Amino acid sequence: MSLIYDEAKKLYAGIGIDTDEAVKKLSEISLSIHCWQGDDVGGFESTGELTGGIQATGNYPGKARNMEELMADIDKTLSLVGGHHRINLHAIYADYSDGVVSRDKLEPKHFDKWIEFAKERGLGIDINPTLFSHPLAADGLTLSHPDEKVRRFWIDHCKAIRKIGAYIGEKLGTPCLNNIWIPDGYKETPADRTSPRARLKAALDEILSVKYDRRYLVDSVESKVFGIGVESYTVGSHEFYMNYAALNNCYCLLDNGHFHPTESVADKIPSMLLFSDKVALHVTRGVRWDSDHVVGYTDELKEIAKEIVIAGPEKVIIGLDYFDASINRIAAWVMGIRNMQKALLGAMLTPHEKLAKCQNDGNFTEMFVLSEEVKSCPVGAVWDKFCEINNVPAGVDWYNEVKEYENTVLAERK
Ligand code: RNT
Ligand code: ZN
Repeated sequence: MSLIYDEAKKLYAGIGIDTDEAVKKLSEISLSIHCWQGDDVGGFESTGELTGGIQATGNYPGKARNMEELMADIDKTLSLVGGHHRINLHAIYADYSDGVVSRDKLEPKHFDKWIEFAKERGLGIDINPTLFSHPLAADGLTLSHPDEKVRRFWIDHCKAIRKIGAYIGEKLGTPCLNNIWIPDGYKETPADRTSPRARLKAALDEILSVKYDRRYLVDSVESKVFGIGVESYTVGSHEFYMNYAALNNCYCLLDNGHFHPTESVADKIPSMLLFSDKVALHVTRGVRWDSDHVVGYTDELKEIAKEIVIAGPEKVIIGLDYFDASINRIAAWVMGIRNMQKALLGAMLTPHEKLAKCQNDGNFTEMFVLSEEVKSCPVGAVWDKFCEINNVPAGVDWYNEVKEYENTVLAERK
């Protein structure tokens, strides 16, 4: 294997790229790993169904049923991917061992077990209020609800989660990203597009009026173009949040499954970064009506990775967001994480400066020729080196470990 790496190293050196350096840099990029892939966005609050215009389909056996199982599955996943990462939690993954608490009453102590878990493994934590799968979100409206009492409940929930996020960030010594996504929208063309957005704006103003040290907590807002059942209008649209974030000291979170299919999130990243020091991402794969298939090693992903690498990875808060219940859930996690990393590595192995010079010199032929050539350079050989250095299985060897875990651990979950 290292023979192949040595050849690849020489080849990349020929186009001015240091593969050792790329492998090292890749180890420094942390991804926020979404806990909700482990149990189909179920959480521990209730056994009710998933609502809010999102759906996990499939019933592959072995899903995590409680915090211990979810933690064990995250551990298995982490053992198969290189690098140091973060875990992304939703409010409904709180520790309810002393009884279920209403979402507006959640407290920092409900996340102590996760903090302990993260500390022991050197992980960061990000958090999300959960504004779906709840009786008060049954009509698909939360922070934009016309009923003041419903809005109050969700505002208080978001405030509780920000407080928890700041506590987590302080305990772990790394800023916790609190991301707000709401499902609010309408199935049919609305008569009034303005009032719901005005209510959402006022709700966010109140939620964010509580100030926290940015060393511990940062906030983002996530837009969406449509959801199942809310096809005609989404209150939290991209224009709404892009402007809101720009004016309110929070980040815009771009989920690449939340735009029209021909829109490119890769193209949005450098634009956003001219106006903000950071941008947050939910990396996913949209397929027709679904915005949440497992992240594949696609052209779309490679373009996103390219923009992250060109901008500087520290400017992009990378989170994963998908949930597939039709295949082994740990395999789904591992594939998505490894594909994201592989795409970042591919971007690091691309001579961006040279290509940019071609563009700026008007030398479009060479730019095209070179960028096409780079596509078939041996990224895989460098990827295997990354795995070797990080002590994780290269190639498909990781899958054997997942199968073993399925046969021994998951099979017991009946
Ligand atoms: C839904 C959004 C949101 C959720 C998670 C569970 O369309 O993408 O980010 O997927 O919060
Ligand atoms: Zn998302």
